[in-house]
Order: sequence, then C-alpha cells, then structure tokens
Amino acid sequence: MTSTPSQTVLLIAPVVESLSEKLAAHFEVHRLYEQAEPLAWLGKHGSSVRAVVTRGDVGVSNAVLELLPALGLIAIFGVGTDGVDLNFTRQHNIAVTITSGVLTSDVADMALGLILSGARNLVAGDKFVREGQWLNHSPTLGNRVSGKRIGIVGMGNIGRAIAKRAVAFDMAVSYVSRSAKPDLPYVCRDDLISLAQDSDFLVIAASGGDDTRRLIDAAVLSAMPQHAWLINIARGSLVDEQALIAALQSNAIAGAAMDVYEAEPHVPAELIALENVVLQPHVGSATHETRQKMRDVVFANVDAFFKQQTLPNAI
Ligand code: 8YV
Repeated sequence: MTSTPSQTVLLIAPVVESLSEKLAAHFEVHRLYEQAEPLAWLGKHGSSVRAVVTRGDVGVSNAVLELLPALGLIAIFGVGTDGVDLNFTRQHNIAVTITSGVLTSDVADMALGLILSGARNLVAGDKFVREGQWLNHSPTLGNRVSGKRIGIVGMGNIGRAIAKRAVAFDMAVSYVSRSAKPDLPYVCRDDLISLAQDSDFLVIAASGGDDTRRLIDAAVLSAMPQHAWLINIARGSLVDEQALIAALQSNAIAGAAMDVYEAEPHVPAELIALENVVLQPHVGSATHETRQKMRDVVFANVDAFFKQQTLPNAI
C-alpha cells in the first residue's frame, strides 16, 4: 500500500488571516513565525512540509529551505521574488508562484499618491489644519505636478501603470529598463544618470535583488535637479539610504516620498526627523480589494500544487 504524501503548508510570516484560515480549512498548516525555536521546529517537522507560503517583502532564507527536503512549492503573497534564491529553487526543483496581475493598479496608484503628497504638501497641509495653524498663518506653496517630467526606473507592469497615470497628468514620461519597450510611446534612456538629470519626479518601480541593490546611489541623487523628488514604491534595497538621507539633509533634492525601506519595519531616525519626506509603511498593495485577490491567487496556486495541476501563476 502506498501512503499519501502529506499536504503540509508552512507559513513563514503572517499573511491576511482569511488566507491562513482558508489554507487551514484544506491543508495542514503550520506557522513558523509562531514557533519559539523555528530551527528546532524545522529540524523536527521540516521533512513533512511540501509547500511554503511567504510574503514578497519577507521571502524565505536558504537556511530554512535546506531544512525542507520535500518542498515543491513556494507561493509568494506578492510579486517580489527578491527574498527567494531562485538559483536554489531551480536546482531543487521547487516551483515559485507570485500574485501576478492583481496588485499593479494599487501600487501605481500609491506612486501617484506619493508624488502628489510630496509636491503638494498634503501631509503637511493636514497637520497645518489639525494644529490650528491656519488661523494665524498662510499655508506654504506646493509645486505643480501636472505637465512635469517623470522618470521611471523599471518599465515592468507597475512602471507601465505608473506611466499611464502620469500621462493623464500631462506628464512627459521617460524611463530606464532592462530592455527597451518599442511598444511604448515613452522616451527610453540609455542610462540612469541622464534619466535622473531630466526628471522632476524620479520614480523607482524596478525589482529588488542583487542586480539592483543600491542602484540609486550618491551619483544618481546628485544628478537629480535640486527641485526634484525621489519616489520609491518598489524595494528599499534599490536606494542607498544613507546617501538619500545626506541628499535630503543638504537639500540637494527637494524631497523623497517612499513606501519601502532598506530594513523594514525599521525606518532610519534621520528620515523620520526630516520635513521633506513622506513615509508610508509598505502599503502599496494594501487595499481590501487587492489583498482579497492576492489571497485567492495564493490559495489557487497551493491548491493546484496539491492537486498536481498546472500552477496558474508560476514564474
Ligand atoms: C506586499 C510586496 O506588501 O508584492 C510584493 O512583493 O512587497 C507587496 O505587495 C507584500 O508582499 C505583503 O506584505
């Protein structure tokens, strides 16, 4: 008699509770983040785990993967694969799925929201009213967004969605990307420095990972015009945070509006102390609508894996 392989799913980090519950209703679910001694738990139970669910911003380390010899699937709640060693997964025949397609609009909306918040002083204006300052002072002027130049770093799905929105604001769109996109009516730049020089808003929409680590460094920041804003909705790893802090402190650029940081959830005290920044807690895809869709995509992939069907969102 052959034994049925286990249908054991390991959650690496908390995801929306309705996903954990849905998974638990169909499979055997364990939460690594609730284990007092995760490595000891893995040593004891790791061989039964066949699927891992993790978040894009968390990924899963090779140290954990090494302890999961029966693993066949990593289902990412998000689109970023930078937290997973894809060489390792290829070598060990582990499929990887992402929540492709469902979060693009929300993240692009957040990019435009950050541009408007920064240039039009929305956060400062809110504080100004709440603190009663309006009774005694005039509000400060902001800077126009419509008709300005936007430079987009990374022209994947999210970059394209940002460009589409920017066009509605009559903005001139330029970009750098791993490859030129001849189907797009925007200006493709050869290098990041020239893109930075000619952008009023430099928006980071590229993938994280070793290839793009600290792509936005002191040289790029110093190429930006003094009135320009840096916007980051991608990954904190793309920016040299210390160089950014120095540029902001010296007013070498006008400001930065960001949803992501190098060591989340830790945000450098220097950034928090600055007035010319807008800070969000990595919530680009965090809407009820999108999180529900992300949940459904993750579940569909785990379910297909255990049913030995084609994975709908394999990378
Ligand atoms: C999510 C993300 O915030 O898609 C990604 O890679 O980083 C975000 O959409 C994250 O994965 C869930 O916390």
